[in-house]
Amino acid sequence: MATFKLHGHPMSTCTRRAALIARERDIPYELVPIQFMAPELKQSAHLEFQPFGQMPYIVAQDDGFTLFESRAIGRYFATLGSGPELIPTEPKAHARFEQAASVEYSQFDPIAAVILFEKVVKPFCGATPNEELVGKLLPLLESKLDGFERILGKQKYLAGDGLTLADLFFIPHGSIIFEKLGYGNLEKRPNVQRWWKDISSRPSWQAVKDGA
Ligand SMILES: N[C@@H](CCC(=O)N[C@@H](CS)C(=O)NCC(=O)O)C(=O)O
Repeated sequence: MATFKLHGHPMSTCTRRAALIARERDIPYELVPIQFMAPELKQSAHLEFQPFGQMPYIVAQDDGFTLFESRAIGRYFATLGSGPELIPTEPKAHARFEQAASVEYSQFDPIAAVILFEKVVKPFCGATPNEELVGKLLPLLESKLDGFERILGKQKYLAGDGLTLADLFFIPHGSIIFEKLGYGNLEKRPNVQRWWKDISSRPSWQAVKDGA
């Protein structure tokens, strides 16, 4: 029986981020589909759960607890279920985890999200991508991946030698950038390539990569 209802679109990267972490922690969930660009997203029944008119959000089946923001959902799921510790508790390891989570969220995600919007969402909606903007962002993406290469040249994962949520947070947008769009020149970045192969082959991602 599902412990949570996960409201989102099966192919939304943010919905799949929450779903993959649920799977890492062996937490049963039921996907409640939401359509992209649906007018309902901007109406009060939805805004009550996700005030920005986006997805995903979760509703607990036992007490009705609700939460939005995929990374916050991931952090909550990391405290539930079973499996390896995804948020280290030892203070220095925890600090390194927070550093890695900030790297994913502030160095990679803002660039990846705009490229994804231009190259995937706009064509999906029948709009024309702004190739000039994408062209300006790609060198910036490359320089950020150089930073990832430096980090991953010293350790196995973003926060150290153990997998954490920071690595898992990266996967959905990483798959769009590296696999769907073929950006990132992984052949020139052996440590990013090794890390990507490792994290993207996890059963949790394999289970949701084609739909949460
Ligand atoms: N920071 C939010 C971002 C949510 C977000 O951008 N969701 C996208 C799908 S991945 C969405 O709802 N797009 C539709 C829209 O913005 O109207 C999260 O991680 O949950």
